[in-house]
Amino acid sequence: MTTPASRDVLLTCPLDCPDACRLRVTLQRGEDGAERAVKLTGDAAHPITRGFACAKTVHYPARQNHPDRPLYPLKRVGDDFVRVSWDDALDEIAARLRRVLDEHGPSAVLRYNYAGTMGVREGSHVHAFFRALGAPELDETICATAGSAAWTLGYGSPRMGVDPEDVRHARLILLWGINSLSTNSHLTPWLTMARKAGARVVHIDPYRNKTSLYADTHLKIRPGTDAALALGVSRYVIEKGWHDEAYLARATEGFEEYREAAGEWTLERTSEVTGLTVEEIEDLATAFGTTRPTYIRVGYGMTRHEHGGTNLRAVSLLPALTGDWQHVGGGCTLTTSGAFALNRRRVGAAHLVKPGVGSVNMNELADALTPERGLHAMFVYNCNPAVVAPDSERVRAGMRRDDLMVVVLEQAMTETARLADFVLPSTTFMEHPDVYTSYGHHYLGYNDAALEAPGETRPNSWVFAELGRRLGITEPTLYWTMDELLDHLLDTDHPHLRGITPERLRAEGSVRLTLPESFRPYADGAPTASGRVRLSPAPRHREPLAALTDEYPLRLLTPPAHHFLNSTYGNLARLNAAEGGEPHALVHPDDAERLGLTDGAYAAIESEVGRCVRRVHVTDATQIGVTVVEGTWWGLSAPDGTSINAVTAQTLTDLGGGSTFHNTRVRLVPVPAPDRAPEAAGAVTA
Ligand SMILES: Nc1nc2c(c(=O)[nH]1)N[C@H]1C(S)=C(S)[C@@H](COP(=O)(O)OP(=O)(O)OC[C@H]3O[C@@H](n4cnc5c(=O)[nH]c(N)nc54)[C@H](O)[C@@H]3O)O[C@H]1N2
Ligand SMILES: Nc1nc2c(c(=O)[nH]1)N[C@H]1C(S)=C(S)[C@@H](COP(=O)(O)OP(=O)(O)OC[C@H]3O[C@@H](n4cnc5c(=O)[nH]c(N)nc54)[C@H](O)[C@@H]3O)O[C@H]1N2
Ligand code: SF4
Ligand SMILES: [Mo]
Repeated sequence: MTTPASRDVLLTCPLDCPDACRLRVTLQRGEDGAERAVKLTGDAAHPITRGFACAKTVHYPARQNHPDRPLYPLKRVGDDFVRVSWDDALDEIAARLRRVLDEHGPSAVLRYNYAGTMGVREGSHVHAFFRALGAPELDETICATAGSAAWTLGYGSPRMGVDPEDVRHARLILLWGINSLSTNSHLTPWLTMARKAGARVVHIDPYRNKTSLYADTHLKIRPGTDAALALGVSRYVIEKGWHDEAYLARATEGFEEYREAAGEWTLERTSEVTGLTVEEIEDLATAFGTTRPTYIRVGYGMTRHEHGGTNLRAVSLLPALTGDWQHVGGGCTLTTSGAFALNRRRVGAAHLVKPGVGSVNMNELADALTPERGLHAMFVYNCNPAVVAPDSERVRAGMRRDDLMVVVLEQAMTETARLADFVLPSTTFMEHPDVYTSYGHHYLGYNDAALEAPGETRPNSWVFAELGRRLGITEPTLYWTMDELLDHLLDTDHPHLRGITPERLRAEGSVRLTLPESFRPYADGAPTASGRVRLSPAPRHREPLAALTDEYPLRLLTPPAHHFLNSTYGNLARLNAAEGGEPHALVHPDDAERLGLTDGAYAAIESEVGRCVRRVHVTDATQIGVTVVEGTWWGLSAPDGTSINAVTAQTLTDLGGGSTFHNTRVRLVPVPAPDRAPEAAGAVTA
């Protein structure tokens, strides 16, 4: 019998995206006998994925089969890399690590990781190695912690959201600080269903993007002023008597204090602070006050400011004012991840974390890598800090230190990998098994390894187990198989996991959590100490310390690009071309005229932290005083080799120690067109 030339497999997308799609991947056997992924779409039978993959991940096969993908361990020799065997690489890394531990102790060892894969095993469980060593914890703050802390303050923990399948019942939809058509694209069908049934969609965002064009109304709010808008809306709603007194009395605490705080926010004052007109605010407040159910989708975008935690909290509390949580489809979603009540007691050897072990806030990597801080070994996995971390030029300088061993586990020759002493080639989600939760829906995913690992690529878990053996680590969780980890994760009586066994998850691949028939997580209160939603301390608007000045008159926003997933697709010429070939700074026509900038010319973006050069796109999509650079492009695609994070600061948010990627104050200075053509130049489209 001959083997068929191609077959389809179903796999969960591992990327850091709320949609956690179930993908249909076509594998084809080449003439060399090896199977490769050649095509990718969405599973038509999956209730959320609904048969389509996003504009970026349809190109995952090109990323997976990329000619520059590292397939063998590499060791730095001077400015070059040489291929070495796994045994040589692991023996040498273990020996150098042993020396660092002997001379400096475990506090000199740092793991630096994020969500390149969201898999529980390859993403989180591998931390076991570092916990067994007693290395400092990494505070994983680069994305979600300002939002998590804000949500937890109001609603306790675990953090629940509205089921996306219920959104079709909403009659007003506020997409607030989220470009969901780009960053949560599998919500769109549910928005459209609601709209067909009569719902109105409002987008609240400082600049016009795909989501604004989809919405019925776009409110171009001034960045960092969401608490003011939420309080202004609240005052109006309370004044009109549209709040739900019964719900407030039954399910919340602190309403009197909240009412007082909102009382200061007249329409006029709200208008002055937010830059919206009185009519726009009155219209929003009226729609919100009189439409049930209202569904609010908040993104992490609005948290990436100095007071981003409070701003998000102010918005997230709005459904408590109107009692929207009592209605199916009403309420607010930041994340749905809290519904995944897996047993995580020993995931990543969490039980080994000792009090006082110390930690590094991942937003402060540039500081942590200065010689005085005494780090001598750094292991990077599932992350590209040379591009994504704030103050990235200083991050790069720190990684170049001779007295720091840098080991990077990677699927691509990122700029982080290029700075490594050792590059260890990693498998992708098609090549290793894993378990996936979601932060945008309620389906648990499981993938078998569908492809043989190409070259000598290995899963992260294999690498850390091999290093653990060489260092004599006896902690058993470090050596757990996938099946042992899965048994642990599902070893719980939690009702959401009732009926979900390892056998069933492996057989079905994607399983809906066992949620109640009508899922209304905060209909009767919240998992706080008092069992009530906390409106106290009342959220308040504050202006950033980094206020705009004559020297730095513009606010820079750096939100996600439609065709990238953070920096994950930055090495695909096709997706770079789809984003205009090189990064662009969107500048309002009035600002452009004042600054002497023309469309297509180049400007230096200068902040207190650093400088980068970008091509200018003059457009009224943005607002006066705000410039927008979409996408964390690879520096290699920028005219001056920098990441946009060359200009962003390590400043932390008011809650949760989060990142402030939209807080940067900058000036734009015209510069001549740079000599070096962008590496991945494509057609520049307006
Ligand atoms: N295509 C694509 N999808 C992605 C990603 C990607 O890079 N590309 N990244 C993934 C990741 S890691 C994450 S965390 C998620 C979410 O990633 P986020 O960065 O949270 O993106 P959004 O949630 O879409 O929110 C960004 C929006 O917030 C707006 N914004 C900025 N400041 C303010 C403000 O002060 N107030 C208000 N109201 N709005 C503001 C921005 O203009 C932008 O349109 O997306 C994921 N999905
Ligand atoms: N200026 C600015 N900066 C930002 C943001 C922004 O909006 N503006 N967004 C921030 C946000 S929200 C986030 S979440 C971070 C994201 O930052 P990162 O978590 O670094 O995400 P990516 O840039 O996608 O890089 C992930 C890397 O992990 C690798 N990877 C994937 N799977 C595996 C695996 O199984 N094993 C190994 N070893 N490697 C793997 C990929 O090849 C990729 O290079 O960036 C942050 N940085
Ligand atoms: S990146 Fe997000 S939208 Fe795209 S396929 Fe993956 S989970 Fe789906
Ligand atoms: Mo993120």
